[in-house]
Amino acid sequence: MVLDMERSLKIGIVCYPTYGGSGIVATELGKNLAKLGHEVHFIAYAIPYRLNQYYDNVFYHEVKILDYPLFEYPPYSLALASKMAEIAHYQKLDLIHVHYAIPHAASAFLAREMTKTYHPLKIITTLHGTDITLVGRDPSFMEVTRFSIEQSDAVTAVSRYLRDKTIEFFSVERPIDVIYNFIEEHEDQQKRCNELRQRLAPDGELIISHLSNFRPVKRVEDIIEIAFKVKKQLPVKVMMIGDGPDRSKAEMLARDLGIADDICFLGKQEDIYLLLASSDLFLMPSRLESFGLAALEAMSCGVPCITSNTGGLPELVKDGISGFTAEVGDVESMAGYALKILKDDDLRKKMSRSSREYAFQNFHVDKIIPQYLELYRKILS
Ligand code: GMT
Repeated sequence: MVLDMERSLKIGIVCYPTYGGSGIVATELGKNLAKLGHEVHFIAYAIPYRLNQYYDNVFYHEVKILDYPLFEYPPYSLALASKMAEIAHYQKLDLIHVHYAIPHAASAFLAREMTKTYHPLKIITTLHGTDITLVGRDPSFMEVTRFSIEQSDAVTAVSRYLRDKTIEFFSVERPIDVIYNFIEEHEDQQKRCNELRQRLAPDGELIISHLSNFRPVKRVEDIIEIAFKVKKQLPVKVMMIGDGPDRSKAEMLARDLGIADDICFLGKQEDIYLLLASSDLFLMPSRLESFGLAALEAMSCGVPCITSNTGGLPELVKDGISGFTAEVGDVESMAGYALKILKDDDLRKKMSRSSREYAFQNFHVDKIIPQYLELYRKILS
């Protein structure tokens, strides 16, 4: 078969639709591929969180699962494989790109096996983080994770760190391409930011932000401790964006430390660029982070970051240039760095410029999407 390398592709994208980095990357990738004229079919159990309006060339297929009393654990992976095979066949997909290995890569393998006699299909698996570092390594998933990575036609990881860990943990032989998370240019919303600042920090306090899914790996209580230390020297407000299992613990800690009035828990939000751009400093004290999409989004708004120096974060945050990094759990140092940035207007402005420049020079959508397209063309050739 001669493949026209310039023709537009029909691409299936499988992801978790919820509030999490892998779903966001998958959705933004699909939207950008559609803008370039490719036909994109999202397959998920709910509409992906950032697929919130009509987009040309974008289709959404919901995975339904039969609720039957015999199933203590409804077999989602099978329903997904079945839907993938159906969509691949009837929509004539060239490839399916799955985000987060478990169970998506295994379901994709099954779909490819099912359709191989009447519709050959290629599979790309993108590893995002906890699918390798936490969940995939669990003995209950270890073998299937290794198998489905090996069986993919191409595999990408969102940082060098994650690629190296995948090879180390699973001894996989399939080559893994590193393709980083990406950001797009967004409107400068100075007027709206000023209004929001007025509401959040009416006395002109500086604002610290955090955005995550509040899972234990994010160490959100560290943020409250850092804020407590900073507040001893400087009036600040803290904006906690997102929601998840550790939110209540963080709220309780803020109350115990007597700083609850200055910590604003906003819950899940849509307009995250407005919120991030309204802050002066972003904190990500995670125990582990394969890349750190939320920090990249903050940097793209010109907000310096203080992060732990773990996982792929040092590939993103340049210590002393676009922010600072410290050991996991070292809230003392993180508070010290926060004060350094917040007390020094010149340093903050310099770091703000460097953050934005570094983010767009290295992680601009126009630099990253072609890397995925090149990989698609390679496996289809
Ligand atoms: O735990 C999360 O933050 C969600 C998780 C996911 O897979 O949904 O995020 C991971 O993927 C992001 C996008 O590639 C990365 O930027 C995050 O660093 C990564 N999270 C962790 O490694 C903890």
